[in-house]
Amino acid sequence: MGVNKKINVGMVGYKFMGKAHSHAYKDVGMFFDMDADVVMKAICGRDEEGVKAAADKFGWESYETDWRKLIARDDIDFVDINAPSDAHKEIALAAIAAGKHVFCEKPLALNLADGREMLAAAEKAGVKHGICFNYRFLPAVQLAKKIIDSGKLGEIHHYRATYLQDWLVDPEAPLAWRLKKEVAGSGAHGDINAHSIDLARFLIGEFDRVIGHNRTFVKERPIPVSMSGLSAVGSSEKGEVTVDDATAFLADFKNGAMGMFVASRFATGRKNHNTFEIHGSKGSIRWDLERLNELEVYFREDEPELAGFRRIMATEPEHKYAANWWPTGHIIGYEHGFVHITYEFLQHLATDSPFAPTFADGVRCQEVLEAVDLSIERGAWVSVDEV
Ligand code: SOE
Repeated sequence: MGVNKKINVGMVGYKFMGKAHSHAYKDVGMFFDMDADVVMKAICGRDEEGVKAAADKFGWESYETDWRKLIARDDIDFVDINAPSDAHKEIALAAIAAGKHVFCEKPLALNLADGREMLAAAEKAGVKHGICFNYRFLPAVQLAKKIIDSGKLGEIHHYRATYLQDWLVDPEAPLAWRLKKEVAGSGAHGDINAHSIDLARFLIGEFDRVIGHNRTFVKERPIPVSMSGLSAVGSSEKGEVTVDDATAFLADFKNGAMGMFVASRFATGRKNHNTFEIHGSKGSIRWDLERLNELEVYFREDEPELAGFRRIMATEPEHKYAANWWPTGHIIGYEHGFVHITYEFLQHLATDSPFAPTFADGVRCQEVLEAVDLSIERGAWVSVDEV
């Protein structure tokens, strides 16, 4: 702490992402030198008992039960939107109209048109904007980008990504909000292929065209006692699942690379299996969220008798963000990616330093998501530039 400048954050949402973002606001000043102190002014949620408990536990100064009141407060500088996807646009447009900077969880919006409207409004108002693609900000992923940008992998031929979970494999798992198209926009595709698409754009560049297919394995599920997500207890009444349980797609990138992506919530045994493997003319790299400190690399320049994939621990002082935490070899976790993106966004607000991913990245991601959906409808390749 010890700086004079303050940045007052108001956050909408207090469940899983609300907890992850709250942790980031509390931790960032302890491990990073900030040009402004972040003040956890107010957290917002519809259920007063729940949001009050979260405010007390997470260390927020106050709470609101109506996001409109949060946005109207003149002691809020930026709004962090962690509400379900169907609320992103309305909250963001209101915050932008009130002159607040905005930070939004992924996917940016319910659909591409909404995302484009959010981007246009933010740019017209001149407010700062960001989207929480947190996985870009892990040291091993930053190292992957540095290796690729250095040319050490050579020409990229293949990008393969998986994002596999299994929290829906039980047909009795309740009809959480993520399973309703009108609330979530899409299922595994918009929720977790979104991460893989963003990582691919971050690491090797823009998509050219895509073709996909998807499945909804379980068509109806017990309606929860309260639509609060997986922790809800299902009733005997059933409701229709209106999103994908799994979506896979092929892609061509503008740089000529071939892409293969799969996101599933029915990958039994895989809990949060976010991976990418990239093959270039001079080498390859592989990353797995379940071993997020590590990057596997293979370089053809190695002597043949010494050639092979080797494991780099991205926990050295030379690895981005690693020195802010612990001595060499002391690993970090899932929550640290949120601290890093929060640091970068707060510095962006305080010093106008460069920041990505912004709403523009959120729109590019939404374009790929929708191009895949369109390709599924047509049963044919779709150019991303067409959507
Ligand atoms: C559920 O699939 C979820 O919480 C995603 O919404 C997050 O973005 C991902 O990081 C973990 O899984």
